[in-house]
Amino acid sequence: MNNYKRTLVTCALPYANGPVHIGHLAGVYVPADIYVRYLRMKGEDVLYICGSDEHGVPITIKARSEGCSPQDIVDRYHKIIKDAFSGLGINFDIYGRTTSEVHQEGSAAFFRKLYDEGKFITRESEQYYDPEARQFLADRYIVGTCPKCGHEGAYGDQCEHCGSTLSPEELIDPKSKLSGAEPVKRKTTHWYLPLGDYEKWLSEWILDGHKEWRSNVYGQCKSWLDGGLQPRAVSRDLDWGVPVPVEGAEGKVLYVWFDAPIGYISNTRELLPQSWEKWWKSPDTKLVHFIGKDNIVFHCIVFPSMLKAHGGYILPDNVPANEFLNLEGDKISTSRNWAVWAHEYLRDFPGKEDVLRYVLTANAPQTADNDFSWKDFQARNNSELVAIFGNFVNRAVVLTHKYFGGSVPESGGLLDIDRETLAQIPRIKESMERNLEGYRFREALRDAMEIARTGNKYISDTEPWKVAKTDLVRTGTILNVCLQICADLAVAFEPFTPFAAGRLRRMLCVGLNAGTDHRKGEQETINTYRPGEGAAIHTGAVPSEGIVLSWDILGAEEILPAGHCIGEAELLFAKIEDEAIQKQLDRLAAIRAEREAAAKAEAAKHVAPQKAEVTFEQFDAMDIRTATVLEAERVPKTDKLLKLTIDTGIDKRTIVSGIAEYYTPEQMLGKQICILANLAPRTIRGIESKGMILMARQGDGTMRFITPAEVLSNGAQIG
Ligand code: B3M
Ligand code: ZN
Repeated sequence: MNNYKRTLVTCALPYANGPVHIGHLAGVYVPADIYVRYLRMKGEDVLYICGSDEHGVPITIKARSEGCSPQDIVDRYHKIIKDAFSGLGINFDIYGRTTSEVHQEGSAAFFRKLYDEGKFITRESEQYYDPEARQFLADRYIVGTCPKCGHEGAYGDQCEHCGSTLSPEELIDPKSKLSGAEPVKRKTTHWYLPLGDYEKWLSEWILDGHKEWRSNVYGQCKSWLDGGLQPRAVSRDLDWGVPVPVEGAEGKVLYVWFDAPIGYISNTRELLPQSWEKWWKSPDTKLVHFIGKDNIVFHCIVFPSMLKAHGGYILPDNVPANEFLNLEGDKISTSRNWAVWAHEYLRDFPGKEDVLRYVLTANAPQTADNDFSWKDFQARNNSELVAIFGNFVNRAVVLTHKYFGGSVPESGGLLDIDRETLAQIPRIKESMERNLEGYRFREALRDAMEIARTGNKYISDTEPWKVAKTDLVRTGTILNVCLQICADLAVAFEPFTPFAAGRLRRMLCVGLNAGTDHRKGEQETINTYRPGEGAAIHTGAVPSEGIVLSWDILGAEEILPAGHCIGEAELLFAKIEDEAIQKQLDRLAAIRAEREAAAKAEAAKHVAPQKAEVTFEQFDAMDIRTATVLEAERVPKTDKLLKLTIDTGIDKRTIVSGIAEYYTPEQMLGKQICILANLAPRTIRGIESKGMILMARQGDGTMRFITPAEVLSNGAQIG
């Protein structure tokens, strides 16, 4: 396919203003980890880079709201995120930070080179400025009334109430979030990267040269390029970030999307100060960026243009971006706390790291948004991992102990069913390789599961526990086949469920050649040998004795020779009970209820302005009185109308009212209400309506009828 000598894998740098959730994991980190583990098992040289993105306005806003410094915020979340990744077996060679010295210096030097070579243009613009806090205001720092929906807490870039994208100029009655002062316009100068200059080059590189990229990625690039590229500001007026390294640029920092991707390079330099360049500058290196779909433009258009402007760097060979994962049918949202947080999952489901990796891969939002539900999570664990994979391995290992004292039995001549079963594995392996190399991890997992299904079906069909009663030689052959498949599974599942693969290796008493790992830096270019001990990595030379698995061995005829002793059976996967799932569902239901109550309370605050003045005579002309509902029914073929027969004290009459949206006929029956009795009669749907029921309209638009505080006689006049 290509002649690359090494692969550099980067994962989007998470913002250190909150923990990572299942959406991040499914979109970026789990797929990248699968890819890296696979390549390493194949013996390829892979460098695996990530780190926290510690700049940007949301971090400063969070710090302000908590009364601490931005540094406190990033210190806190950097640790939470880093620990969550390693808890899930996602072991980057380095998990760096953009507040590191190497990065501050490296990103400033990058900017400075482009600046010195005249690659930027400057532009003067008018921006909102807080005269009290004496600083320019990022869009997020300006709040006001949304011009689209009237919501009072809209931000300068977005109204979270109606979802509209806004610019600060559109806000009605804008206020600074810092001081509450009314912001004023002030002139400011910024540096811009003229992306238009790179348009033709980008178009050739991507649209002509990378037709193999995923259609969502290619499509987004195409629509950006077709729309024409505008210059992009690369600096901001802010006090948190990498200072712009130019005289007279006080109070200005690099725009977070300018410095963050350079973070990939900085983190590589930090890990490999001597040899980092071969990873970023040699055409023998294959660069792959794993990201979410909201980052496509930055990784396919902006960062490549920056690298091109700088010169000397390679460009990504692929940018496998995923779509979004929803949670129980709703968009995942950090601000609304609608998420399953990685660190909380690890706390609530200890020992089940693989289950999350498995479910997120099986449901990966590769080509379209997808949904995570706890019921599906439970079902996939119980009926796939436990019932198929775990069950098969358990039967094979237990029976080997029962009939052969834990030693791999001789294969006493294969029958057709044995040969056909074993012949499946190389075929599945081929498909798996195609899928893994094409970044189709969901399909690759299906392939791996196909091996487990094949084994499970084979042991069910051949029934060695029955055969053992009459023919121990045949039983030995069957179990030999089963154990070879178990060894295949230990290889095939290493990228997806590394903890279980480790346990399986321990049962089989084999190790794994997991390839090259750079976690300790330059000198660390020896093989990583992982015996069967979960996903923990044991660095050291591959032992000369004993059986060591690798990717290549998958599908080989005899992985475990007869006479090889295996260990005791242990649980590969455990059932997840309803209570554990219910706990998670209850937690989400509570969040949903809280959110709905808050939305209601917020809406109820909207009070309609006072109407134009009326005279006493105008008021006195209205005959308002009490009445009681005697009969109530829906007006046929309408959603909103009820026909009510009421006792007004003067007469019994019919009123047609548009309250069916808020009340059923049963709810109205016998209720005392207030009416405007002398409203001119109207015919509605062929029914004459005499009068009107008094209703109160609340801030959220819902209506309630007005009832006296105690029951009065009908016809009592109000006024
Ligand atoms: N921090 C944005 C995000 O998490 C971001 C990625 C930077 S990658 C250089 O969506
Ligand atoms: Zn709005």
